[in-house]
Amino acid sequence: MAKTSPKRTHVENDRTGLDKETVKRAYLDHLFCMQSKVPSSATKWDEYMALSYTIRDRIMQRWLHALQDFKKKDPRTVSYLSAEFLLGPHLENNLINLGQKENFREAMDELGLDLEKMIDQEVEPGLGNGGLGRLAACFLDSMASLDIPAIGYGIRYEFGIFDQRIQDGWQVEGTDKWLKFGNPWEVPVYQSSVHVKFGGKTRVWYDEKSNYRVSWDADQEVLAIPYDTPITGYKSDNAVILRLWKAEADQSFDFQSFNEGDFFGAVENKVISENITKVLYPNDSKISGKELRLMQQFFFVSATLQDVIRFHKKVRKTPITVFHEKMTMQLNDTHPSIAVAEMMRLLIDENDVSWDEAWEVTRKTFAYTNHTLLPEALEKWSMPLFGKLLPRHLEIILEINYHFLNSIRKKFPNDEGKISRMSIIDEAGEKYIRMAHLAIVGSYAVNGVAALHTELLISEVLKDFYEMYPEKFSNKTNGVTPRRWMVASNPDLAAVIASKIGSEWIKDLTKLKEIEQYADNKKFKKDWQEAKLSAKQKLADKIKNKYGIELNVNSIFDIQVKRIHEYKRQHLNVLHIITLYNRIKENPNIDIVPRTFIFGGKAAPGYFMAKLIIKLINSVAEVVNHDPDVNGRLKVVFLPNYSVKNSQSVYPAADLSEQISTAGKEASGTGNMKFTMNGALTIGTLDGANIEIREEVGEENFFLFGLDAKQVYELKASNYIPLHHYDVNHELQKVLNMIYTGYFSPQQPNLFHPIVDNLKYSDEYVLMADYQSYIECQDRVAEAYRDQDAWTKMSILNVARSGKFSSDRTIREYCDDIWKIDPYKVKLPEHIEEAGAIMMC
Ligand code: M8P
Repeated sequence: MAKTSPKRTHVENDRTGLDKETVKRAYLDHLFCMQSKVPSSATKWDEYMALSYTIRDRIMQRWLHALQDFKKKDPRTVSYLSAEFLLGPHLENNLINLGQKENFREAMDELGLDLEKMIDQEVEPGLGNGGLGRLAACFLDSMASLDIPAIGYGIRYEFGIFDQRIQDGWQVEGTDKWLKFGNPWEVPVYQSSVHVKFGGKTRVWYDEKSNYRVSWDADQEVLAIPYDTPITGYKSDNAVILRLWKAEADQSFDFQSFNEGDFFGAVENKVISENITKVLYPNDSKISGKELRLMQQFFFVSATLQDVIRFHKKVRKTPITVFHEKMTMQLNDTHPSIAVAEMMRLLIDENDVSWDEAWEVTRKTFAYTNHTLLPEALEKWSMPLFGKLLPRHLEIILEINYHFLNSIRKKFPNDEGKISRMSIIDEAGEKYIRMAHLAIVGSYAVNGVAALHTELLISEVLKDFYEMYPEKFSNKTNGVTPRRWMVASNPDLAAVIASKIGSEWIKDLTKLKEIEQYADNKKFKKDWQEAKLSAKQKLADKIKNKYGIELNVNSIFDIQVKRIHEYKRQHLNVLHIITLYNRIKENPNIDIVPRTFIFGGKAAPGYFMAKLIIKLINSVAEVVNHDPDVNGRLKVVFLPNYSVKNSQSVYPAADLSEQISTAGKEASGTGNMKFTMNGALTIGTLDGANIEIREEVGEENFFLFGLDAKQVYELKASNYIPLHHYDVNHELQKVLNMIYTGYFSPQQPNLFHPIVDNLKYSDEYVLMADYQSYIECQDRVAEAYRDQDAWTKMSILNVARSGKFSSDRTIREYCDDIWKIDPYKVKLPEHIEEAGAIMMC
């Protein structure tokens, strides 16, 4: 008799199965076992948690297999070090990445649950301030989707970016207690904890071979506990880990103090230690110089380096001197740049490596990204403060500097100016350590984040360094992930695109080009308009429900969402609003294209002018929205608590994207890319990535205004007198006079004097010089919007040509040009959905 192979019986595991019945059973099981609830007693939060655990199980299975595969094959890996990861909610993203959103929707539906409402429950981890932190999150998504062996390292802040409320028009900050009800996405890994030291002094000693050695006798030791979050990739089995460190006291209770009756003293160490990861500093563009901030930076960097070195020694079993062959570490700005000194210390003091060899490994390990040219954001640490907290690192930095300055003298003899400009130590007055200089000297690669930004870096801010090491420098224009910013945020538009070209564009965004051929197709355009309108309607409904403000969805949705900063010029936008208001007041019957101005963004709590700008926006809204002459033709809305979650309903609803920073100030911008991908047209200056967006979409599909970076530079170098614009421009004069005399703040007529005085007599960000050009450009926008057919075509072309701005492209460039890392496809066992933990054993 012929042998027949035994038939496979498919038994789905409750932790891994994807069959609808299995999913439902697993969900109910989690509701019961993890939340202690039955469906009739479950709260919305319980339902969200049970669903998240159900999805997490399915991720875990893949993740653990992938990690095992990685351990075996040990491909070259990148570590992305960032003090901020602004992740946004996980649940929906994970559902999309696993290709399970529809399946789970149906399963939940059958249980009488609304998936969208469950998704909406999630409290996002706001572990970042803005663009820099969000970029790190987009990069994780892309690295996971492109099968790049990668790990993110950062800080598990107990309180993320503050919650913003608007009270009487002012920003009021509240604590972001994102962990209050638990976080289903993270796993603490206590056994991988490490100790991080601070303070104390160094001691010289000689080893048995009479070698000069230094040890660091610290006076504080803190425990760093890793919390791992799996980052899924779109249709990928890759396992990117985000490892965030939490500080805990090494010994939480001091019995001696307790026994002596000092009850507070007994827990003091615990309080001090845990403060390190308590809260994210809410500054996006200005250094604070605070000791706790330096402690945060060193804390996560030291824990990270100990982690990767331990892994190298334990798993690879090769000498630590070849570490850089297996791993590269990207420094997201200078915030983790103390890594250069800590790597040297760990190699020399703790692994017996010589200075020269340690320097070789260090320099070949790190790469550094610069994200800003603003002088007030370039990190420097007071030398006494630094030396008190990190005495050994100060010694190491001084020695690095000694060698570095010698190498400059060799290459550029007799140029003492260069020496003092380039030195890691700023010795002009009180001594400071310049962290960007340390990062450049200790890295093999340095990059800017958009073409103009990189150009300005190498020709101005870092000119000397470029002359010294031209080969280190390159540009890597930022990008954003289309999974979150299109597929998850804008399902209607994504469906319209997919109706013509399928869904390959989600993994290769350049494929969006294929929709260009439909830019004149009547049916396609109609579908496009409907998708845009439905996104506008959804946002309008949210605003109506939450704030009671009624919006006209046929008006231009003119949106500026980003951190509030003078260089981003939200107040220029306000000047335009008041200009339109005045035109209506002068001629109430004027034929004006209706507009809805939407703002969102947080101001650093200590930034007086930014907070006053928020108050100005709300004060103008109060007058404009209630003036019967305006009759609803203009509306102004300030959306409180702008976050990743909130932003996902904002980008899809935009007709016009405001990217109006002073040319030369915005390194790149990434919101500009999200708007473009969602079919908004941009009004913008030649700044940051706007320039590249305009190049891609075509100048006829972009509203350009204002001075370029060179003109701004020249204007400011000459004798710029902003008051001149006030004198000659009557519209501008009227607008400023109204603000100044309290038209928008009748109770406090002087309230906005600082804004107006600043513009008239200083105007660092050249609003006055750009005002007229901006107004004329806005007039062109309004005229263009009247022709809906032409506008829709421009909208389609913007999306079709936005492929360059996928973070997948950016990550590929980092991999090819800097990291030298190839994708590594994880091999999972077949029928993984049938396998439980048993398969791992
Ligand atoms: C600077 C800080 C300085 C001191 C203390 C904390 C800080 C936190 C953040 C920053 C900072 O540079 N933040 C940025 S840079 N936020 C951004 O959005 C920037 O990076 C983005 C990503 O590259 C760019 O798109 C933005 O243009 C740039 O401003």
